[in-house]
Amino acid sequence: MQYSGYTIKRSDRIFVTGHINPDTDSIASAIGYAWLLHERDNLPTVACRAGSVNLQTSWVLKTLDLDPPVLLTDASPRFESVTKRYDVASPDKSLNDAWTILTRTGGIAPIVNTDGTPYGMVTGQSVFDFLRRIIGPHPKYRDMTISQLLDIPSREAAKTDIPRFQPQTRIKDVINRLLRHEFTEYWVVDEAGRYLGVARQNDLLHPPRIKIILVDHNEPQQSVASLEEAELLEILDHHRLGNPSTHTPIKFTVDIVGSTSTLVAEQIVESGLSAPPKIAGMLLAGLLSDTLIFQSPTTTPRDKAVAETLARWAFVPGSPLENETIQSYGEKVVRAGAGLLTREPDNIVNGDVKTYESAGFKFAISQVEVAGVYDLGDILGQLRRALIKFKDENGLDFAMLMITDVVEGSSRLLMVEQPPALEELPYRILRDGTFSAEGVVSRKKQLLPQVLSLLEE
Ligand SMILES: [Mn+2]
Repeated sequence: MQYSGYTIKRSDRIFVTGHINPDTDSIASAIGYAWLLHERDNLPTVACRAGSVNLQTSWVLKTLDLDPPVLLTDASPRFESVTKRYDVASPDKSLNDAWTILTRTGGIAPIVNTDGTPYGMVTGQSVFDFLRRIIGPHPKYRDMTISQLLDIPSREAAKTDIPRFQPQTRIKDVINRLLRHEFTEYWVVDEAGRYLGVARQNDLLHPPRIKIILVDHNEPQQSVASLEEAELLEILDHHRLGNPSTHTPIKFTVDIVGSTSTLVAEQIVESGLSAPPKIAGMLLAGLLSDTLIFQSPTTTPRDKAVAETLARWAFVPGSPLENETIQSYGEKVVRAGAGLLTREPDNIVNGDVKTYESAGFKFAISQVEVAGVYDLGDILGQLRRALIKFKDENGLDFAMLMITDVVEGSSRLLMVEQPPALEELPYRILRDGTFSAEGVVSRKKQLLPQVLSLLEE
């Protein structure tokens, strides 16, 4: 984040992040909650994403003319967080200049070439080494006065073989190597090798932790890497618990609603604020995609109620969503992620897949949401091949693809290596070999319990 020529350090910001493989709710709730915490509490929040955005989310962002959140995949402290941009002297300037800087910085003066690259550092130790070098074999130098000494060029008294690091280098990747060195200060340079500042060993040993708020997940394995090296401030979620332990109490909200965007929107309402149209549109997209436009059994009356408020904020004149309704916008959001023909079959099968084990069977159920299954016939063969490939590569007994039509509120099931027990599934078999599961839209609440009960009989 740029502010008039400088970037706020990572360790001074609060990162609000959803889960890895982010879906629209994860991105929307991160953007919305970062906005609320800034607007309501003046916190230095940054919305971020723990991976690349999917097709649906990128459509929503583009439609609303919003930038994707900052990418944050690893919470481990980096050199950037301990870099000090000390004043510098040039190699030809007198040691006097360097000495002035040295007294102000607590013992170090960076000597930097005119092209911006580091030359060396003047420290108490380097000056002493210099004296030992010149005076040792030459007794005549012993008559040199302090002011004569301070007149020599800084380059003579600088230590030059100091290691250089880039600001984004993770400290933990190099710290053991650094502890074996004699150095206590290091260069931090940009990609062109130019001076950015100095990192001191004491700071490297105790770097500030970056501050993180988790939204839309609470399990560490679904979160950014090195989460344990961050300072976890808060969790806001609507999933089952699998939360990390913390050293201090944190704010922890897990509520049974259809989306995390719902929880964020409710907090905005409670604080008497109204989200700007783009942020309201983002939150509404997260809410509508997680609840499959209210058709998922995870939907609650609270989701519907707050969606009305988000719609009121988002569909105002001048907004990119000016003429939408909740239904029309919801269908566009769903369709954006879900055109079967525009996506690679492997991508459809791998996109949202969960693996299960039960009654000696290892199997997977993929789910893809579409707005209408009219184009299914065109790619059924390709989807079947992709599903077989996925099954083989993962050593599964069978695999299933659940193609959920969120407009109709029904799913078609495509299965490969279907075990005989699943012939009893209470769904109609169509001529193309797929099942028609009327009214079934939720994998975890509707389809999976059916499958498990038949396998376990
Ligand atoms: Mn969610």
